[in-house]
Amino acid sequence: MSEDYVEGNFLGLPVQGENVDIVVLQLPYELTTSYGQGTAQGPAACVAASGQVELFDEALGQDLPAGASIYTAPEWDGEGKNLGEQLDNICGYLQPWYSGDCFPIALGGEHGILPPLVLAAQHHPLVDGDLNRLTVVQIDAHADLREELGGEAYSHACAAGRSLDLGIGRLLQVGIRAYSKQEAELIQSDERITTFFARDTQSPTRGKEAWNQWLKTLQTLSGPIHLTLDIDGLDGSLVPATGTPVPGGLSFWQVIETIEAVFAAPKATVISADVNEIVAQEGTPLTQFAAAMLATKAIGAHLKARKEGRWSPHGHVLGRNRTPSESTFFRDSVN
Ligand SMILES: [Mn+2]
Repeated sequence: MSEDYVEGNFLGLPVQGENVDIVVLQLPYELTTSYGQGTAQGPAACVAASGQVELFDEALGQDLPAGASIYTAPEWDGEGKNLGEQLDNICGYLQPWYSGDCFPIALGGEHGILPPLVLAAQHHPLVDGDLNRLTVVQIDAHADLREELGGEAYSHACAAGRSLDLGIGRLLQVGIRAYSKQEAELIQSDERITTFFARDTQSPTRGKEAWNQWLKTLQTLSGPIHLTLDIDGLDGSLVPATGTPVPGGLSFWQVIETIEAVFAAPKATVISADVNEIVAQEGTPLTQFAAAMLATKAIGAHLKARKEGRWSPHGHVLGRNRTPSESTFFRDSVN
């Protein structure tokens, strides 16, 4: 921990003036109708745990922030009378950071934050209103392709499905090991979806081959990418406090390799990322610490992409003070 450690800032890093190269956004979102599992406290717990993460990034060969300004924005305020309004307000909170001049990374919150993240991404200059250009790379135990869960089409179990409905061009999934027959059929029939199942990548006999295939697939990506990292994609032993820990998941190093490979894809640009389903673990900070390490890795990988010419700011840097925008999409479409 450095001398100028600032509590409440990701990695405890002080902000450098008005400049923002990377913004850490906090979405303490929990679907109000579901049983409370603690995801609303996840982002703050992750920021607190990040104070224990080493600043040295092995791949970058430098200490973070490596000359960049990392700004931790105040949490989303949780306002909204109903689900549609809440999702709109999340979108409004995110959108000012999608002008392309900085790199947004969001901490969640339930995976239900994905559709507003995708909707906000349409304002990024590389997406330019056409979500068909956007690829979502999803690390998860669950396919999140359900039509609804408990009567709710915007449940975390539907997050990837709703993102496809919003019009994303491609969805790549890894770590998947808990899904329904209907989801398996959708994966088979929808050309936009490419899924690497944990059954294959984690197989004691066939795993290595499947894993190399996954990394190879990531290298072929092109265009703008949003990386969504549900921490339950990791093996449940590493994230026991997350909403639904599942055995048989990815190792920590597999997630690190995935993050590094996505950011290193030569023809692609990762425009934003999120780490979600974070729940504070009591007694040991393992779950929130794992989340903080992965978010830190994403920040390091972004800085490496900048250094190697795979990310450049669009337009001039706008600074820290941005007005949340208005979104009415979800209140009009969620009943
Ligand atoms: Mn998920």
